[in-house]
Amino acid sequence: DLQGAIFDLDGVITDTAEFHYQAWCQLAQEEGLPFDRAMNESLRGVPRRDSLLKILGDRSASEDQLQAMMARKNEYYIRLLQQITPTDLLPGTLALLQEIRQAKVKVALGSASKNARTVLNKLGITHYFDVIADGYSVERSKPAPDLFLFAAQHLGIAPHQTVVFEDAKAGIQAALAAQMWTVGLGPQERVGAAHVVLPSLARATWGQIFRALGQ
Ligand code: B16
Ligand code: MG
Repeated sequence: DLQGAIFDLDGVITDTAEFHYQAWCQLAQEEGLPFDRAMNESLRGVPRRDSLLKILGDRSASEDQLQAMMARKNEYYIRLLQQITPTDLLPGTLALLQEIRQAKVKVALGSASKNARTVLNKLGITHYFDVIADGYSVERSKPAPDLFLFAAQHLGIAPHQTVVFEDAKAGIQAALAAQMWTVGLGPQERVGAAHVVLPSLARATWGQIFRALGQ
């Protein structure tokens, strides 16, 4: 029986991808590097440093330059985050969080972002989470299982009694590696490896997900 639910942030709870896009765009422009929406799409769930290395391509940079560029991108991103309000919750998210809490299931966040707490606060949903696992919690990022295992451990729930909601391929891989149940949100090509695939959380209910997972 499922006792814990872990939610990814970007692409599941809200679409910060657009803000990441704008912030990387500004940095790329200043640095004279190519950047477009397709490249941004490939950065879904990818931590800040790995994202920057991808954007740099074969351009080399010293550690200090990398740090400075990451700090600059984050400055632009944080500025954009100030516009977030509870209306930026993706459809169905709030209803599902409420239903899950009513079912006495524990809830954690499992996000690669170091800005996850700011985003949850701006969305007004911090109080729904028993545990927040974010970009500061573990060393190895998804597809390693570490972040989700950290979240389940802090919830005090076994992996096989935990379900993960994810929109990224690496996120589904991480949850499967952690031996957890998975709900993939998005196209089959991206999240097809999940136990259950839904286009989004719109109209999704806990009962429906529970049954679809054969619980
Ligand atoms: P930050 P998630 C990920 O969020 C984003 O999808 C990814 O584009 C971003 O680079 C990463 O967080 C790190 O974010 O720069 O705020 O630390 O999907 O894991 O919630
Ligand atoms: Mg995501």
